[in-house]
Amino acid sequence: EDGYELWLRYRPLPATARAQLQDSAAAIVTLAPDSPTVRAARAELQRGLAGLLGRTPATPAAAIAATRLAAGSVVLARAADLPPSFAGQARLRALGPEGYLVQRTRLRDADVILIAANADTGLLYGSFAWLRALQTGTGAADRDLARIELASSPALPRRILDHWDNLDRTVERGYAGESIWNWWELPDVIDPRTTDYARANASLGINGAVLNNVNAKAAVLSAPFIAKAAAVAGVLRPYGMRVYLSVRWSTPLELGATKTADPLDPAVAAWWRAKADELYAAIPDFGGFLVKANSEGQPGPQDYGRNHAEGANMLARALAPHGGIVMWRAFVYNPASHPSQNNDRAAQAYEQFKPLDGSFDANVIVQVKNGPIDFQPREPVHPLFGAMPATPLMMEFQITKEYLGFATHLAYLGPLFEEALRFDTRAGGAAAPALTVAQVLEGGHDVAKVGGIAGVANIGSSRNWSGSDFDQANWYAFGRLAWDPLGDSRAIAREWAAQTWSTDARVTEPVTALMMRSREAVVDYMTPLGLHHIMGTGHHHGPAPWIDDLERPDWNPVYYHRAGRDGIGFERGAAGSKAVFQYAPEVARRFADPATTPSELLLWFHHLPWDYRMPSGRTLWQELVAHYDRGVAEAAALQAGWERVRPLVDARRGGDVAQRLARQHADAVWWRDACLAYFQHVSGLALPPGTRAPAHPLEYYQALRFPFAPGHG
Ligand code: BDP
Repeated sequence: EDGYELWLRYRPLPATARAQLQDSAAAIVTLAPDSPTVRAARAELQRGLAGLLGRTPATPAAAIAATRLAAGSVVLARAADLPPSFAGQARLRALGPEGYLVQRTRLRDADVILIAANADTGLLYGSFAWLRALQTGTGAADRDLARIELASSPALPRRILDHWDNLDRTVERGYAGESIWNWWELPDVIDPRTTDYARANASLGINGAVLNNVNAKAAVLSAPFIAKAAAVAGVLRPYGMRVYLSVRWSTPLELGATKTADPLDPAVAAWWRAKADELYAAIPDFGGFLVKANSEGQPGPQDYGRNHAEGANMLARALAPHGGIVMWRAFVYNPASHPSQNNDRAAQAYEQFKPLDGSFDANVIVQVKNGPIDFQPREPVHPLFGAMPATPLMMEFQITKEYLGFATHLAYLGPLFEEALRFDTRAGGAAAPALTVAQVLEGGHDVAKVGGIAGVANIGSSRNWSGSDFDQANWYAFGRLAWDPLGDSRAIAREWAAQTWSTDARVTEPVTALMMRSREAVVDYMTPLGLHHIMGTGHHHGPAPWIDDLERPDWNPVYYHRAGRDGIGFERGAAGSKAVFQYAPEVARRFADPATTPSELLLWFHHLPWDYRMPSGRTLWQELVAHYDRGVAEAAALQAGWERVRPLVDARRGGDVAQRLARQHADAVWWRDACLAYFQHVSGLALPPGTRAPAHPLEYYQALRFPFAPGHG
């Protein structure tokens, strides 16, 4: 076991389960006409059943013409391949182009397991879903694996992984080795790993990949790179995945093809139209562009006095004739350049984008990070969700754990994703029913405004793909929630654990429990009570709340925590930046008052005195210390919990996890000690009685340097 197989290990089922299934899954019969996608589905069923049952199923040829089916067949059929009298036809129709139905049924005089869909991709998704159900025992009537019933379709049409992969194969914020795209050898040599990547994504229903970093290079749109991207697209296509590219705003200017990159310049628009034609000639199902513009030094339409909509629409018009989309990022912030601009970074994206609601073309989706700052261990939901009813929005999560301990720490992100997706924006008004972020992504009440979901991938060429075994779960959870944004993160963790570690409940239950407490542990030892962005400069791994000398004010941790003698926290209420009022009135009211702000977001929204009384009865200072202590205790508990599971799993992966958990515990102590030493220093407060003093003086932590931390070029 080296983690390469991810959650698609297909190890033998327990004997009773095998016995249930043996006779009802003896052959795989395809009624759907042959296609690369149908072949992929059949191959996966063969591989899966061979592993689970220890016996390779037969795959009789020419089944389409056969009038009779053998009992014990697993049948792959599209709606069109089934008789109109098939009882599930109406249900199937309602499942749309990507949905699937799995049921035990009688077909052509035989008792079979039917995997049905409207299109080939649905057959592939249904095959993976059935194999998952076999391994996790879900959906089985009377716990009989031969009687699994499933019916599902995705809530969102675009479920995309964003790779921050550079053309030199380094990966921005990547902690899992170099990029899986071997640009040097492509298109002549295609790594077989690309197929396994596509299988893993198809098993979750992820249907798109942005191949390159949002901090894009012009070269990605050169003819040689288009040919390379086309080769990757060819491998992903049978698995229902489309390829997208991140593009640099100034590409035509940099390539010397135009004299400007002004979106309203006809020559610029013509260049992009011709480029789109060239792309679609090479990749007929090319998905479109992802754009980071006027953000962190990247060029954009504002360089020419144009706004984001003018920029996005110009690109959208080049792609529209081919059915492509523009995913335009709302990750923008700038130190105030004029008095009317809010100095609070958390307020700036809303300020720039909200006024543009309704002015984007239909094939533009605005891509918004889950929170208003930057992928922190905990953030409130971004205020743009619910605030742009006339614009399709796309959620951007970060699967790679830039701010949560890289691949070194165990932090299962399912609960973080779930917290954001289920947040009720109240954007419909006080009298209206809930409008969760998940519903906003689905278009609110306007299906024409359906957006999507994207996750910044944590994938690299390390043998186990994600750098650590547990980080595979974050890829998995992202995919499952992209399919069903109201999915339950605990159920997803259990599913993943059963497929990845063991179906033995003595493993799945404790592993699920460890996963479910891991993210809160990280919040506690890094940034409790709503603190944010106090990580070390550049790498963002360790603590550095003292940093105050970076070029831009909003890059300094002191800007975010504002700790001093008088207290701690960023005031975003009426007396401060007023960013709370970007939320719907009901939410704004809740966050504007410290007494009604959830304590886990308290210092995000409020600057409060150290002796502020918390609901627990403790002072704010005592509460902060208690959270840091709890974070360390939780890190120790993760370690101890794993030691109990470890004898039940394979030695290689078990040992790797143990090493990471030991480092995580040490890092948690480091975080706690460094932060408490610093906050004591600025507050002048003594530690509460009985509290362990930091192991070293503040200067020790301030002197630590990490020149070789990964992921930041
Ligand atoms: C930040 C990362 C930076 C990315 C940026 C982005 O530190 O590397 O380029 O997000 O999302 O979190 O564009």
